[in-house]
Amino acid sequence: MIDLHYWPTPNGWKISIMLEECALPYRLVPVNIGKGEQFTPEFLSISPNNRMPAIVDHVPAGGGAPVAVFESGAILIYLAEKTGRYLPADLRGRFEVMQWLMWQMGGLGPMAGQNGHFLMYAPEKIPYAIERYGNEVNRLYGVLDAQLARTGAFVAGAAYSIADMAIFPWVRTHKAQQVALEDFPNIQRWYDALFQRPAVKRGLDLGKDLRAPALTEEARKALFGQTAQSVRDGAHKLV
Ligand SMILES: N[C@@H](CCC(=O)N[C@@H](CS)C(=O)NCC(=O)O)C(=O)O
Repeated sequence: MIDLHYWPTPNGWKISIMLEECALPYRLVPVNIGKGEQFTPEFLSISPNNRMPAIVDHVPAGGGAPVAVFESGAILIYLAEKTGRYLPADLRGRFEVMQWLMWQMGGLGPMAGQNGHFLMYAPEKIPYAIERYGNEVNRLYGVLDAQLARTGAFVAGAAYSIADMAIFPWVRTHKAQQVALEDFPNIQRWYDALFQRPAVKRGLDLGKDLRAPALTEEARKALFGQTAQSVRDGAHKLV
């Protein structure tokens, strides 16, 4: 059994989608990041970066003590290796997937996160920040669109992979990112196809009722303005 420490957000959906695709048995452990639960000592012992998702695999390959993994990219690789699915074994196929997974982890995710922050949550509108992150997200969509035009199928080639599962949840936020998918026809084609997958639907639905409709003042305090002291103090000082 795998414990999935999770809250319904793009980074969380990557893992709920992969678990559903692989039909792996798992137990949902909600981490209410709007209430500061990412700072509890129990959670920090699994995910020292005070971010979800994280997993604990109680039945790791080869037996022995449970294995805890944080960082969604590392979790996707872990689950792909555990199941032998969605990450090719051959050198070329494997690194085709790896490079697009890293592109998501180092590029699309962080840039779209900042873009969303300055568009939706910053207390004042800062045109320079909005333009900088908006342009970068737009550039990244251009890169993805060109890649999907080349493959004509999935991000890393003919086969669906963990790279698609990492990228799709962030593309799902395109409206909030003020990106028009009509400008990216190859992404639109790929996005519509992925949405049809029953496992993707189930992954996106996981815990959907947990999420508050709007950002509360309590959540703003828990999520924004974190420093090293937040990690030292834990949630009780934050919220
Ligand atoms: N690089 C991390 C990022 C995870 C991340 O940013 N998770 C957010 C929700 S999408 C979170 O846990 N936020 C809690 C916080 O900001 O304290 C990953 O891919 O796992």
